[in-house]
Amino acid sequence: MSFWPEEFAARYRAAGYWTGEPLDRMIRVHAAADPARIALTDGDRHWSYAELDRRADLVATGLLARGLRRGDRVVLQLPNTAEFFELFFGLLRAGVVPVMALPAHRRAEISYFCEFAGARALIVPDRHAGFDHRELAADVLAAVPALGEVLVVGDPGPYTSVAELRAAEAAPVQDPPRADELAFLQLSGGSTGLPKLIPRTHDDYLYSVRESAVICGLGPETVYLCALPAAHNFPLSSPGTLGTFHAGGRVVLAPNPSADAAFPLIERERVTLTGLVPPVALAWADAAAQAPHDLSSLELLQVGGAKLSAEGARRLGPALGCRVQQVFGMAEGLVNYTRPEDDEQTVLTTQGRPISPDDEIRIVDDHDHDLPDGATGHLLTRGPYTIRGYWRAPEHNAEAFTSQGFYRTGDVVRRTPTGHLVVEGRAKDQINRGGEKVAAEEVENVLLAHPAIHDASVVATPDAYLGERSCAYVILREGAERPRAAELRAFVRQAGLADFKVPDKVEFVTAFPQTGIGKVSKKDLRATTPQP
Ligand code: AMP
Ligand code: DBH
Repeated sequence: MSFWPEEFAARYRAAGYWTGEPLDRMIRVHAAADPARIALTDGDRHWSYAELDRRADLVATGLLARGLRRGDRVVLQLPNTAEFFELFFGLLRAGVVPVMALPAHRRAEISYFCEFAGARALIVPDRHAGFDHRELAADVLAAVPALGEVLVVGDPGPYTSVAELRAAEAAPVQDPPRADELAFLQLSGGSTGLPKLIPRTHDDYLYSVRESAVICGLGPETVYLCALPAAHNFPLSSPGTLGTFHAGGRVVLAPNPSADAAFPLIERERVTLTGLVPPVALAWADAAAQAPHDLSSLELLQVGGAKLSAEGARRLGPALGCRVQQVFGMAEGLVNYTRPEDDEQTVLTTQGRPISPDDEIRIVDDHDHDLPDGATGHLLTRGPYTIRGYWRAPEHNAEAFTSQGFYRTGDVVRRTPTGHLVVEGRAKDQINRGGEKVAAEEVENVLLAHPAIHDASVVATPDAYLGERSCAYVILREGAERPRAAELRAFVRQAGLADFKVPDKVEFVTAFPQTGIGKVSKKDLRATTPQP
């Protein structure tokens, strides 16, 4: 099966974008050239490239010894620890396909990933951030009996320790994966009822990582602080941890992105680069004024995942004593960066321009007609690292992609004469909660299952800190007693959704405003005055 039409694949190979190299080879290359060079730092653990390489080999051998096969899927849910990378590279090496779950995901999401991906195993930490992931695994096993096994980093409880994967001598993988095959399944923030899985190949992903590392000036001296969740596409690939490994630099893992956790690490490890979402970056700028920490090693701060205001962007550099770069990307592919050579105005007011000369950008009206230069419209894109379809979702793909294979990003943008994109809004039914994406329909479907609720509509409301928060507008069933907002929020949490999807506000109304053709008008709903 090929993920791109053959004529495009041939073009991307001929241009040198797709090199046929598997993603995990970057570790092998540095391990051979400079084995003792430190690849990653997690607390007081410092793993050399040779150590990471050896561990990835052991994991690959262990996975195959347990009966996993090339092409099988495994749901990987780990926080920012060294083991995340050992397992990620080990899985890739064996050709086993990780589904990149986030630590915040709960029973509903993890069960769905396991079920939909037909996963053979689930990998979790024992506990993280006060939550026991072995209990989550028990719920998932109950919901998805076909899930083969649970592997745990740390105390396995009733399950299997990942240490058992490393028990045998490493053996060469007999049937290694090819670079044009599925490497892993990334997650979409989504806009429909169920999250979508994004098939990324070694070839296409490595191209985006390699070019990102060049654009951002990475080298062996780079020390990247991974503060956002490691599985997320931004810290993983833009250029993130993989870009840093590719360049032979060092990755430092932060347990969470707070200034309290990150500043001491920046000082101690002489961090040069990190990537943050806007609210966290702005919180760092405030904290830096009071903090006694030496942040002078920090050269570049990348900000992305949600729109950074020009005023915000202006504050960051002086407050943190570094350059700022805007990053507008998506797990589906296309990533835009402001460049080191861009003038200040461009860096402050645009979300960057694409990685590749072969990233095709169209800006269209509601009927897919191309708009004149400089007009604001829907962003469509196609290119050497943008998917042509979600994994096993033909019906959704028919809407999410044009017949010519352009991905409908759902973003509303404008292009400047220099080719930089400015994100002006969003057409997709999603809330961008400080970089954490919430598909409105997913939350609405949960609310509709509540006995007192007749109808529900979830929309974004502006928020000074997060940019947006979520508000659930609810119409009660006739005769139903009005539940408390806290009860409805608890109802969503108990349904097993990640915390960030729980509506920040609940408003009760008697009707939803309609559009001309009788659909709920979310635009008007955002302006609704709720019932007292
Ligand atoms: P996902 O498809 O879940 O990976 O989320 C990607 C989406 O995040 C994009 O389509 C945008 O809506 C949003 N996004 C990412 N970076 C930025 C940014 N710098 N400014 C505005 N929106 C962004
Ligand atoms: O929000 C994103 O998904 C995102 C942001 C910046 C992304 O996937 C990326 C860079 O690669």
